[in-house]
Order: sequence, then structure tokens, then C-alpha cells
Amino acid sequence: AEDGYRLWLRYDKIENAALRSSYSNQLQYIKVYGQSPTLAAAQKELVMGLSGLTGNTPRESATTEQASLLLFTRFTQPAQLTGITTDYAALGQDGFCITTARIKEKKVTIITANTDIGVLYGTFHLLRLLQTQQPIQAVQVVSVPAIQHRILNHWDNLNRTIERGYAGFSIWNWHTLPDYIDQRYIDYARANASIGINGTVLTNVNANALVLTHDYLLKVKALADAFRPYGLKVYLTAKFSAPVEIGGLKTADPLDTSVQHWWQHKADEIYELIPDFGGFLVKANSEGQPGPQTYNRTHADGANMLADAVGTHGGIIMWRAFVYDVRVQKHDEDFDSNKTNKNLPDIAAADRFKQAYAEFTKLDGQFRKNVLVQVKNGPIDFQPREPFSPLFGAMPQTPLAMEFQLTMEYLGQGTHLVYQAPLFKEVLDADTYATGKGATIAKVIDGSLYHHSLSAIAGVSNIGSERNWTNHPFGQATWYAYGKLAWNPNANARDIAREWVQQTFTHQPQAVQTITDMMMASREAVVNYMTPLGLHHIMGASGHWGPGPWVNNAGRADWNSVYYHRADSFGLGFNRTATGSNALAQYKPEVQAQWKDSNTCDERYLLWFHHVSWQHHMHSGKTLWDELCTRYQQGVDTVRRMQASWNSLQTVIDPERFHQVQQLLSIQEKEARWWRNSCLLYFQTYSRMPLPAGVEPPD
Ligand code: GCW
Repeated sequence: AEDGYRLWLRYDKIENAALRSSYSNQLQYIKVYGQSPTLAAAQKELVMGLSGLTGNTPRESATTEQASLLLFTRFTQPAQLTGITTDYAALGQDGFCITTARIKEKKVTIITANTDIGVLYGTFHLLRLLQTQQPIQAVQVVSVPAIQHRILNHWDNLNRTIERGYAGFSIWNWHTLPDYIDQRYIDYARANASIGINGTVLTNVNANALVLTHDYLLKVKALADAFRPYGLKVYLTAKFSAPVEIGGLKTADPLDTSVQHWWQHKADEIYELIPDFGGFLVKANSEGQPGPQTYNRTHADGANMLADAVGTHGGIIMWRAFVYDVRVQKHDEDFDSNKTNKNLPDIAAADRFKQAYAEFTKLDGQFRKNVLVQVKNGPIDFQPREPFSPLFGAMPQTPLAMEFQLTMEYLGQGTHLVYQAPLFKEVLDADTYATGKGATIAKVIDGSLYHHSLSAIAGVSNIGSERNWTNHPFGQATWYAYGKLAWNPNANARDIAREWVQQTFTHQPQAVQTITDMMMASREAVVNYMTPLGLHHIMGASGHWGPGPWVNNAGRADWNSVYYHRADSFGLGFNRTATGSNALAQYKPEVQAQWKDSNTCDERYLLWFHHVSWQHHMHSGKTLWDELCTRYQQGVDTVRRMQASWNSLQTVIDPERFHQVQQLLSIQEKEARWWRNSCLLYFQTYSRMPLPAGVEPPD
């Protein structure tokens, strides 16, 4: 049955017999120079992949003379092959080179790199060329990742549940670890290696300190051992209060020497078990989590203490900038009063948008060399569309890591088809103007803009215990695209979609085109049916699922929808210009210029930055109200087109996955209507204007 377990590593037999035999002839005799678990993994993958794709099991070749596919590193390059020169210096740690050459008139294919893991990445690349049926007779590929640490963040709660997980339970079975190594762990590592992901944070940023106890560290070690051949390093979250929670100390003050010693010993204990342990990810002083501010210390004090503990072992700290805390915000010097709505409580005036920037930019230059500040792509929280976080480009002395959310908390929660690569690209390509034109976010996070050698990117994982890993078969595409973009932020979202479809579903050109088009349209569709024109954070308060523009009692002002959309009889949107919260001032003047005037503002961000009248004249010539209605309708219409497209593929797609996606699309259509109807009926109580022609009346 096609249960999706194999992801994009299906290796099904290629239909075209001529192509099959040409691949098989070229790659029939494999020789791997050197011995290591990683090289063994590469060889095993080749045997599995080539056998499946060509129907011919490749042989292991005893001699260089006989070999046709050669795998070696700079250090194991055989003497007979000195004629083959590779620019190893350009390949770095993880890069690889695939090339064809002649040895004594015989054509050979070579995968080489500085490291074994580079060879493994090259192996997966070659297999991808076969899976996408590319010509390889004269293959020439040099590929080097732009970002050093390409990481998944698992929000695993240590009890099989996942915070914001929509694909079953956690794949970490803490109960059967350390002695039981599920094949799924290996397949997880293979899948990640195949797209260049090289790190995984096993635990939730909100998890307790249990994972740092010795018994759990043994389980972590077992996973680290299983992942190591695939170049996947293990990281953990560090609960800031761990010294109190599990260490018996009275304080977790980062400047207290007993606390510092506790962390140093803990780090030593971890590295004793896991010599290549990656380091810690920390959520501090955010949403009730403890942190250095609890002791009147700064984020830098906290991060540096942990950085010192792991630093002697080569570890890093990823300190999250996702902070908003009523108490801090109230006392922040950046606090000012919002002029558009005097009736909201204090906190509402402060604008959560501004807090991370206000707290972190002033600490620039104070962090240890092995600390990254990890920033969510937008200033609020993984909404369908956000302007980029103003922190990017604003901390020149600190390496910043990007945090994307692959799990679809605000994008339909595992039942909607939303391919996120266009969202990732929109952010990576955005120009911060931090050093003038061309200072893109990609350049901030790959370290090139400010010459940082340390660089990282994180994706909050969307996988779980579902047989197909992500529940929605198309969730796999977002995982895949994340890895590809972490490796090369300049890659193209459509190209990535196409190659994923070919590996995952079909090679039939028309079908590939149809599915790729569906994927490429899907992100704009969800923006339209949930939060068009710059609306944000108007979902239901409970579970963040479904529409809830009316929410006004979620526990605190900045969790309320009404705080964000600010609908009134005049109009809609959050004034973040100088006459409002002035969050806009956190961006460079060139960026401000794009957004500061409600008449010229990029309409994708209009209601993020402006409170405009229902009659506001949009670029289309329509009023704001009519445009809003039209967008909600367009969102629904796009989903219906996706349904029609999918239905046209019934004969091409295997019945299991065809039916699965068909059902999911019908959920998506129903929920798109639900969003449209709820939001329009709600906002209409303020606009008091009729629905324009072409917009279906709520059913
Ligand atoms: O998006 C919000 C989520 C929380 C999450 C938090 C964070 C892990 O609703 O579930 O907690 O962000 O990123 O810390």
C-alpha cells in the first residue's frame, strides 16, 4: 500500500527501460574508499536506491580498474586518480562534488568531498538526479551549503505529545529508549540527510528539565548514536530553572557561581556521553518560562552562562528572541501609548510587535561567540503572512538564526494543503537594507552580511507518528523544501516543488505541472481565506484553530483578535506608523518607505501597519471592504480549483493517496468557507456595507 512512509526516497523502478539500463550501466560497480559508518550508510543507500530504480543490484567492486562509481574524500582519494583534481578548499565541511572522468579510457562517476558526510550528501544528490530522471552521462555538480547548522526543532513534551503537533504522537519513544532503536529513527535520519539537515533539537522549548536527568541523557545518547552516521547532531532544550528543578539549588541566577558550576557539570556529563552534542536551544522569559530576567539579569547573561558551559566542548547556544512578557513590556523604555484606541488596557498600547527588537538590539555585542539569537520569521507568531522581523539586520555583532514553523499551527493544522516554500522564500529574499540595498535576510542568516562564520536555521518540525510522517501527504513537501532552502536559500520554490512531486508522486509531465501549480497557489490561498491584506492573529483562541476575529477575552490583551485587527465603525487594521505604535520605526528607512503611507503601502501588509477606513481606495479601484470580501472569496475559489485539479489526476495517482488528499481538500474547502463566512459576517457588523457582486453570501 502507498502509505507515504518512504517520503521522497521511494526508489520505485523507472518505467523507461532505456533510461534504466543507461543508469545501471554507468553506475554498476561501486567502490567506496575508506571505512566509516557514514560511508557504509552511503553505500547501503546506493545499493537500495539503484536496485529499486534500475531493477539491477549494483556490485561492490574490488579494484579501481573495475569500478564505475567511486566514492572518496580528499583523504582517501586513490593514488591512481591523482589526475582528478577537485577544489576541495571550496567544498568546506559539508559540500560535495559529483563529476565524471576517464580512467584509462573508461568513464567513471565520482562523488567526492572533504568529509564522509559530504560524500553521503553527494550520494543522496546523485540518487535524486536518478529519481528525477536527469541525464547523468556528463554529470558535474558542486554543491556547498550556505548555512552551517540546518536544524529541526521538535516540540516534544517528553510524554509522547508534541506541542502544536498535528501528525500523531512524537516519534521519540522515551519509554522504549535507550535499548530499542526503532527503524523509524534511522529512516528519519536518512530523510534528513537526503536534504542536508544536520541537526535536531529533540525537545520542546516549553518542556521541563526531565531530559537533563541522567536516565534521559542515556536515551538521548542512544538517539545520537543512531543519527551520527547520517551527520545529524543532537541538541536539547535547556529549561532555565533546571538547576532548581532537578539540581536541588535554590536559584537559577546565571551570575551565581553554584549555578554556573551546575551547568558546567551538566554539560560535561552530556559530552561524556555524546562527544558531538550540538548544544542548547532556550526559550527564556517568554510565555511564563523562567529566564535570566527572573533574577534581574539580561538575556545575554543567561545565554553566556550556558555558552561557557558547552563552549569548551564546541557546543553552541540558540537563544530564542520570541519574547513578550507583560511585566517587561510595561517597564520597557520603548513603551508608548497608542493613540488610536485609548480604551484598550495598558498592555495593548505597548504593541507586542516591538518587544523582541526592543529587548535584543540593546544586547548586540554582549553575547559570547558561540551564541546565536534565534528569531521567528515575523514579529508576532508564524502567521500566514507577516512582514519580516525587524531584528534581521539590526544586530550586526550577533549571528542570527532563522526560525520557521513547518508544523502548521496557523495554517490549517495538518489538514490544509499549504506548501510553505513560497513563504520561506518571501522571507529569505526580503531586503532589510541593513547595509544598503541587497542586504537580504538570506545574507543575514548565512552570515555573509556581517561576516559571521557561525550560522543556523531552524524549522519547527511537522512530523509525528503518523505512517506518512506529516499527516497531510503534502506536509512532506514543506519538510523537504525547508531542507533544500536551508542548504541553498537561493533555490527556487517551484523547482523544489517539481522535484518533490517527481520523487513522491509521478513523472507524468502534465500531472507534475498540475500538482506543482496547486502547491504554488496554496500559500496565497490560505492568506486569502484566513488573513488577507495584512490581517493577522484573528484565529480562535482555543487551540489556535479556525476563525475567531471576535476573540476579546483570551486571558491577556495581546492574545485577543480585537487587539490585532482593531475593527471599528471607521475601518480596520493596526496603526503601527508614527501616529500609532510606531513599530514601523524599527525598520530601516527604505523599508519604512515601502510601508508607511497607506496609499502606497504594499497591500499585502496594509492592515499590519495601518488603520484604514472601510472606504479606503485600494489599488484595484475597490473600497477596502469590497477588496477584503473579494480576497476571502478568492481564497475559497483557489481551494476549489485545487480540488478540481486534484480530481483530474485520479488515474495518475495511486488510489490511497489520491483519496487521502481528496478528503483533505474537502476539509480545506469547508474550512476556507468557514473562515470567509465568519470573518465577513463579523467585520460586516463594523463596516455595515453589503457584500459585493461575486462574493457568495455566507451559507
Ligand atoms: O506559536 C506559539 C505557540 C506556542 C509555542 C510558542 C513558542 C512552543 O502557540 O505553542 O510554544 O509560540 O514558539 O515558544
